[in-house]
Amino acid sequence: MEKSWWKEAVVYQIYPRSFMDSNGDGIGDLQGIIQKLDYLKNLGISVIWVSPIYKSPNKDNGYDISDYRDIMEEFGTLEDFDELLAEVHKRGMKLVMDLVVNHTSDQHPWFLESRKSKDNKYSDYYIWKDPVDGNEPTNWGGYFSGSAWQYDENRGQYYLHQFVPEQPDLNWDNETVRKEVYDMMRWWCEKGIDGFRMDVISLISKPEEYRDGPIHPGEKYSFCGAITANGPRVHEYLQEMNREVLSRYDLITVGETTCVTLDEAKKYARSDGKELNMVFQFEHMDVDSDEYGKWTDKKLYLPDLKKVLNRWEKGLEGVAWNSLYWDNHDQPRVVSRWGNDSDQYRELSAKMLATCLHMMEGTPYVYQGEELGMTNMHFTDISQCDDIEEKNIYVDLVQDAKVYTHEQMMDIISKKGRDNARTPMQWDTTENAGFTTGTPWLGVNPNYTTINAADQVEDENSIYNYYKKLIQLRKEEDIIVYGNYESLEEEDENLYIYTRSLQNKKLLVICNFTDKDLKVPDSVREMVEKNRGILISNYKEGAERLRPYEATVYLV
Ligand code: TEU
Ligand code: CA
Repeated sequence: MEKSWWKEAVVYQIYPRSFMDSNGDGIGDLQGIIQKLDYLKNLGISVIWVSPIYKSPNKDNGYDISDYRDIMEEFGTLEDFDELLAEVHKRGMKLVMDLVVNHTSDQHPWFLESRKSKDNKYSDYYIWKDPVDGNEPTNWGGYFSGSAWQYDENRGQYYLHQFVPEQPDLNWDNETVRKEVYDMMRWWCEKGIDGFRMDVISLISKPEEYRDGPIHPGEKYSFCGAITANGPRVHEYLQEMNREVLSRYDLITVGETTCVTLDEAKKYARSDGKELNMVFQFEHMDVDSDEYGKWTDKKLYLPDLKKVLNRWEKGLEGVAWNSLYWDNHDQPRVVSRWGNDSDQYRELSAKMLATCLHMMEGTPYVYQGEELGMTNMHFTDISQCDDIEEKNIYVDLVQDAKVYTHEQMMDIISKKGRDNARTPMQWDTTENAGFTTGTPWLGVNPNYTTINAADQVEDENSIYNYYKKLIQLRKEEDIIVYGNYESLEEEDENLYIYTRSLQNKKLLVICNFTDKDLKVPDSVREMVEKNRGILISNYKEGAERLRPYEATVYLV
């Protein structure tokens, strides 16, 4: 397999609003990030991805951009950005920008002009359709509840928005739009950034014809993503972007590819380098979804997770490249979700989950606070929440459809909502976890007195130092990056077991996803007994049996 620096990297994701506030207004900012760069350097991180920091009215916290060439006021200025980039580079790290070009904000000058008339320069920058029989052009529903179409009085037409109405979709079939985007990307590359994480890039090419989609029983709309993802010209556009921008710089490029299939992923991230370096796929995040999508408290059935991940690991091997993640700003905290966040098992299970992910093939992403084992928040009222997705779904499922009671819904939001990941970073035991001296924009998780960075950096047995070790191992052991992946015991409901092999070397990874003491399966007993050493484990001494949440990586 061909070697690349971005295959060997570990990426750390910063959600700037919640990372570190430098001026006491309760909102994280660029100067705050600069203050914490040594913390990331010490962790061993090589690449930092910052969620959007561009000018934005914040209907979706920066994923609605009104100016691609300026910084959100709360976050700082372009000078702060230049300083940040220089400080990142000074420490030998790289900086990746979030690129949100499936849609803009409705306050972007392009959209303000576009909605003015049907015949100005910007009229076709977005997707406008005439009403059909006085109604929406199609029955498509957006990602965040409701119709994906919004009527505009002035044009007497509907525009498409796959996310909230304040996030109109750009018209990528318009060549001028594409040129504008590439131009903007080059502008950032010329500043010296090191890559792009491309938001919902699988959605940019819309179908040739706009037709109704299937409606599931009990639902009002047909989910648009299932119709628009991996559209007819998406690969053509990405190849063009690659020629026009990406190939001209040494970048790490990751496509956040909602609704991507394995076959499509092979096109987006094929090793011939014509499109992107890697995909960020979602399938393993859906294994605990059901009838109402992610809004359920359905428990994880481990074989489901393994089947999905094993298929991606094997499917892309030698052909394309994948991202590895449990957490990000759209997901609940994994230690609460698939681990065990009780006092007794939080540390062990966080380390187990980290081991399970970091020994796989692909580029690992660490989301801020994951390295501390930060947990979900307990939300009891929707007024404590900020996320538009949560607010909309609350109205949908509690007030309108009456599927859940208030209590049930708050319980599910506390398990699955995006705000779980967005509570402020827990730096130390001072007020507001040391995140701000003001009033934080979103409540701090009260457990910061026991879960915080200051304590963990000092404690050699902490989750933080365990992540540090995992990251270091990836730098030392080629096999972790380039070894072949084989899964074992796929039907086992409690254990996640796989091997990695490179030349004459082999690693055996065993992870116990339960709080029970389990026997080593016969199929791997011999390998375990004859092991040639332990690369890493979340338990100090070896044992005959697998202890609760044990993760051990054997050299075999
Ligand atoms: O997310 C894309 C995406 O697929 C999400 O809508 C995901 O399905 C959802 O968050 C799960 O709850 C990206 C960004 O990561 C997200 O923060 C944005 O809200 C979204 O795009 C729109 O830009
Ligand atoms: Ca601030």
